[in-house]
Amino acid sequence: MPARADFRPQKNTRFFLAPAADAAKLAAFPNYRFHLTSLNMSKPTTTPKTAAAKAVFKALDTFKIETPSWGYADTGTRFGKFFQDAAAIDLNDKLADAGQVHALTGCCPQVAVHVLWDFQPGQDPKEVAALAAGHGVRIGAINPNLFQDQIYKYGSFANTDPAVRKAALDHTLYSIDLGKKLGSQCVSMWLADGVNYPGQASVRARKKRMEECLTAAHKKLAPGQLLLIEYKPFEPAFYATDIADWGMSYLYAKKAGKQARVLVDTGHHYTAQNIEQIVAWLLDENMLGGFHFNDRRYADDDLTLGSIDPYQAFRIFHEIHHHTFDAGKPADIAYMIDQSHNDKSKIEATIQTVVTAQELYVKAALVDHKRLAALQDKNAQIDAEEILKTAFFTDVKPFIREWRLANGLPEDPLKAHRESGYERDAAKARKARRKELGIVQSGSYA
Ligand code: PSV
Ligand code: MN
Repeated sequence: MPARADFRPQKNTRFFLAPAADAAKLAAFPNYRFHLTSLNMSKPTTTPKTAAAKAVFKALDTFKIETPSWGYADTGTRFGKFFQDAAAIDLNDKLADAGQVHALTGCCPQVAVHVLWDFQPGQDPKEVAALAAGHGVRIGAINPNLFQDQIYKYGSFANTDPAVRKAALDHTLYSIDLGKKLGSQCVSMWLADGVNYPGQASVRARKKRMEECLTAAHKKLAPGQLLLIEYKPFEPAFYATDIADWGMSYLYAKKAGKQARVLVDTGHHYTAQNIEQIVAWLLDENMLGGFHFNDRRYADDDLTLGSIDPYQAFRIFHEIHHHTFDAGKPADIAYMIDQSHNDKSKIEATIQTVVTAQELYVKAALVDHKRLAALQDKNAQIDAEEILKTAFFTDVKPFIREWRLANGLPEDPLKAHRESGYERDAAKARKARRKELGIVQSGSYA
């Protein structure tokens, strides 16, 4: 194995990626390539000393965030794509890249998958699980695809045609079954259903059909499996979306059954909407299933988290920590990333997002909840607000570096990634493979 900059194998080195012995198991994936990256995973040498450092260590010890398989592949807008040689070609590449992110950050053990984009028809889930394990990760949320096929022109679960609804339900049940076989907890439902013009459809009839299908899907969940229902006010339909806001998701989830929850994609709100208030309400109702994190300037821009408004993500995390303080235990929330980062390097953008998520989560953990409660009781609005601002402006980077070192992780994951040479190797190998496989990247919109 080539020694790479700071990552020479040392005692207690843990290899996150598959040893050669696993190659036979993975023979079904002809494009499989090993990318051996090793990290010194020696026992923690540093223990936090100050109260702030302790709070940071406590928060980071449990914080995990799932990266999306599609965030490693070429993506674009409806106007086209810009290609990157290092972008993942297939599921194996995506899992390898996710393994690299996890190896460097230590907090991304799971990868969300999109069934249609990632799974071959009839593919054995055991093989996929082994492939993920070989890269040091697990399969996380399963996303059925109910929007791409031609049959979904007028919707999936809300479609007037029973045959289309059946096809959509069958695909959802297949996704639920995949989740069971892969030991994954969440099935993430994003329904692109909606209509473009007033008068085109009965809003109430569409609602009823949606309810029926979601309830039928819920019936097939295994114990412990969760059905997450994501909302979005616009796109691809622009007059009325069938699950347009959190209230609609909430009602559908309540009707579907006890294992359904609301999924909040931070990009799926109108510009001025108070997302953290929605989060607080859902927490209070025990209906918050998880997040799709990204940032936005205008609409569902899918920019990297915290790039535009880090204070908003902080306020969301604050509501979560505040709820944990009041409830005495954390809520079970799936933190996931859903970004396109079209023109940034895929892995770098993902690492940047994960590091930002850790920083904002940790800043929010520094809020003095006891003091805040006392100030809130007295309506001391300025002092209460200052508690949040003080936490937000605290420089947490030194504590996070300490935590990383204590956990055998590189203190600067982005720098470590750049020095590892991973991306340069991936670009070379994937460019050659595209040529070999005759893959022509096409960026045309029409
Ligand atoms: C739709 O905009 C969405 O947020 C859904 O979660 C999809 O699964 C994802 O984006 C696809 O990128
Ligand atoms: Mn989403």
